[in-house]
Amino acid sequence: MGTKEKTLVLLKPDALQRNLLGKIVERFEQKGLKISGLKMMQLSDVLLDEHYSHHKDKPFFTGLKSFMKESPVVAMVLEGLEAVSVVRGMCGPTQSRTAPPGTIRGDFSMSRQANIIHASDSVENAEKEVWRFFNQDEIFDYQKIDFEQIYVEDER
Ligand code: 3AN
Repeated sequence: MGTKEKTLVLLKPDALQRNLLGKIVERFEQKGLKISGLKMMQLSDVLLDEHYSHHKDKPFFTGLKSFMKESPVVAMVLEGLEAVSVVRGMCGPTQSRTAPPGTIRGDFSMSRQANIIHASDSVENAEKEVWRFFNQDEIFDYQKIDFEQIYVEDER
């Protein structure tokens, strides 16, 4: 039995530039995650200062912010049982060069900074990040017809 969770994903500017949006969204759909929200956004300094506040004293902070503003990003809210850890596992570790094959970073990226995707790293952060990037009316609560095939009865 797992807990139903929502998690925040950002498909970073390198994912857009490299035409990887469809492939990445497809992986989440095929896994059985539900898309509760999806939009394009041009990120601002204010939002990035908040989102990456844990890196504000790091030498790469300025470069990271510039990179994240190079083009719009695609923001998504994904939902499912234990979605936060499931999605993190699908992304792989920060350093793409050593990320395992089969993960999004492992399959599509060679960089630590341009690593294609952001995903919330804990249930607590996911709660904050979903509301940092989405308004209430941009998150959709709807029935998905494959729900009863994806989870067996005692998991639902
Ligand atoms: P993750 O995205 O795997 O949770 P964090 O939160 O440590 O990793 O880092 C946030 C973002 O900062 C990363 N996705 C990456 O783009 C960038 N980053 C992290 N470490 C470095 C680094 N040493 N050099 C350059 N960019 C980095």
